[in-house]
Amino acid sequence: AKPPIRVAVTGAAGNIGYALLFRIASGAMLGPDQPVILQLLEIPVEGPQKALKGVAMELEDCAFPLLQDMVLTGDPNEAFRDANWCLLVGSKPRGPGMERADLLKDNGKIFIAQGKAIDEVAADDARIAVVGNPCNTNCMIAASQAKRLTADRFTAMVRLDENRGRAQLAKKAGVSINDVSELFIYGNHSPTMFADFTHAKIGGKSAAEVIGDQAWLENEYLPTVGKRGAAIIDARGQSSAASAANALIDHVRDLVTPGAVHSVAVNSEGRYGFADGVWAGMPVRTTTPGSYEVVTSYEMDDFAKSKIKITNDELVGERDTIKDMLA
Ligand code: NAX
Repeated sequence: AKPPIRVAVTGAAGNIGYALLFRIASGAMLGPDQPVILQLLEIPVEGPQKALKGVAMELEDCAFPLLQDMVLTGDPNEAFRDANWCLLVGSKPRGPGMERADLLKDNGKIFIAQGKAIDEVAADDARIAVVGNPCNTNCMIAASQAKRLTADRFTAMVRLDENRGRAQLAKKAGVSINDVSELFIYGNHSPTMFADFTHAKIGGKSAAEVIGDQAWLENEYLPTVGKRGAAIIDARGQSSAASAANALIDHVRDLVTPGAVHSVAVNSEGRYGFADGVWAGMPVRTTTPGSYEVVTSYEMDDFAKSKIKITNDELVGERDTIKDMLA
């Protein structure tokens, strides 16, 4: 049998955690023959720790053949110890009347501490995926603490946006989701993101030509994808959890599947017109399990460039807000 992979998950007793852990333990993320050990972190307070025990009881009751062990803890050093994957889902939600700058700073503290702990105690091959919002900037902050691990190990999730964007194109064209390809997300996981329909394909042909309605693409499609999170909250009274967990499964599974091309927020290194050092969504191709190269071959037209500028400006603004924390 294969040696187990240690998967650390933060915010494990939260809504996304509840939709995520069972699928990891079932093999949906790392494969049907890959044993896993779940290392679950929650804030060290009675309520969440008790809820975490409840989730662990249910995991036990599933009798998953691949789930070798579980660690439940309130201590990041214990959660990330020897972890091969660190899924950073937990974060502080925006409270009523809270300023965005305060949200960024409060979360900055969490991600500085977690980035430091990961760099100190995680496995040498550790990979990090950040979901907790604002996920791009939280990921940049965590990566800033790394001395041993390199920046390319730190990724943030824009895959839910990619999946939403593909689904909306398929629906409009009246085709199967499998007919939609090359739809990638650029920039921030926020309403400013750019779902690049200009290079997307439907049945191998230009999606823009198949749909034949530029006004719809620019004025309805982009806002629908960008504001989908708010639309889910409005309809469900709670934020997206199952689709977010599913997207994280896709994010990690594709990062361990050589040849997969998918949207991931990575250190931009100045690509596609993004500021150097911000974490921006862009297409990556997985090379070997856990490693990837950015796909740099897409030529952007003026419209795409103007959209990328807007989401880049937002990322730079977020970085400016927390820049004192990085020093
Ligand atoms: P919940 O509030 O249900 O759960 C979050 C959990 O994290 C809570 O149980 C809390 O106790 C825990 N937590 C908070 N700080 C922690 C810390 N320092 N260490 C460990 N655990 C901690 O939120 P949920 O619906 O699960 O969403 C989690 C995060 O995902 C939120 O920040 C949310 O904004 C973000 N999302 C990101 C998405 C993306 O596409 N990148 C989409 C879905 C989601 O909105």
